[in-house]
Amino acid sequence: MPISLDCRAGLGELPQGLLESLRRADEILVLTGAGVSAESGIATFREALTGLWARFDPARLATADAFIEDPVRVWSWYEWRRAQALAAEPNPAHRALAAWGRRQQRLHLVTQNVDDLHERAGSHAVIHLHGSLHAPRCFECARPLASPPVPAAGDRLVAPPRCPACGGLARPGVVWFGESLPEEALASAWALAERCDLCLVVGTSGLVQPAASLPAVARQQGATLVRIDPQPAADFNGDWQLLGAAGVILPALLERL
Ligand code: BJW
Ligand code: ZN
Repeated sequence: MPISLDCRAGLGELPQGLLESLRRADEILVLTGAGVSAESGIATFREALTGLWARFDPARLATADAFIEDPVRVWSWYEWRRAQALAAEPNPAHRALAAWGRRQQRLHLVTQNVDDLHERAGSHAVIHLHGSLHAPRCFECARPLASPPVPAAGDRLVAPPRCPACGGLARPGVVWFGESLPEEALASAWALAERCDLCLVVGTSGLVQPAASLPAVARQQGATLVRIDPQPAADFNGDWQLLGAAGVILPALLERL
């Protein structure tokens, strides 16, 4: 049975069992989602009032069909999000994970996020399962393309640039619904799940496959599974669930290790 700890009013005394598992861990897989960037002011996807999918229809923005139907609409939406990501700063959760990575060489960061806040906090070799806002490519020939200058705040609609090689339209370098994840990133993440002894899941609803299966793979082969999120997950099948903001819990946890 998982143990849930309500850390919303602070961390307080933590169970020795949890601290021991964290201290003893030799190979750590950290899987992050939108919640880790929430305290940097970047909206999550599925939160009822503030999530992007509460205001925008994913079928009209986050699929290849949507891009084919209206490339300007889709490109503009991602350029708006890229501008937000560039203006955001890493928060204490990103910084705590970077600091932990410096202390523990075998800590591997796998993110579903398309921002670069983990890198800007100092984490290296971050595995991006869902691509990046900062790596557009040609929709036709897949050549990597340079990001154009960030549009001015008032520019609501911007046309995607064209590929110099084939004339195709630039598309955001993210993974849309129905698309395969980058092969190498997924294979590395899967291999980590199969061999880690601690899997820490931070700020994700765990609804999007195949990323959502990684914690179960880790748990199945015997890893300790710890989740950090303000919202309890009813179907959490792990060891510890720490309820609260990642930017509060992660730095406090690190201090106690
Ligand atoms: C805090 C906090 C704080 C707040 N501190 N926490 C098997 C079964 C069913 C469906 C499928 C399946 N296999 C594939 C599918 C289809 C689909 C899928 O999973 N759909 C489900 C939604 C049902 N998957 C795919 O299509 C994937 N491709 C694929 O599988 O290819 C193979 C294939 C191909 C063809 C046919 C069939 C198979 C691709 C998925 C790509 C996802 N893309 C997006 C958009 C990326 C670009 C963009 O940014 O626009 O990625 S969707 C969106 O969700 C984004 C995220 O990375 C992803 C995950 O969201 P995340 O991070 O969990 O965010 P939230 O908002 O859901 O949760 C935030 C959490 O943070 C909450 O819990 C909060 O409480 C918490 N929080 N504040 C800590 N301060
Ligand atoms: Zn091209």
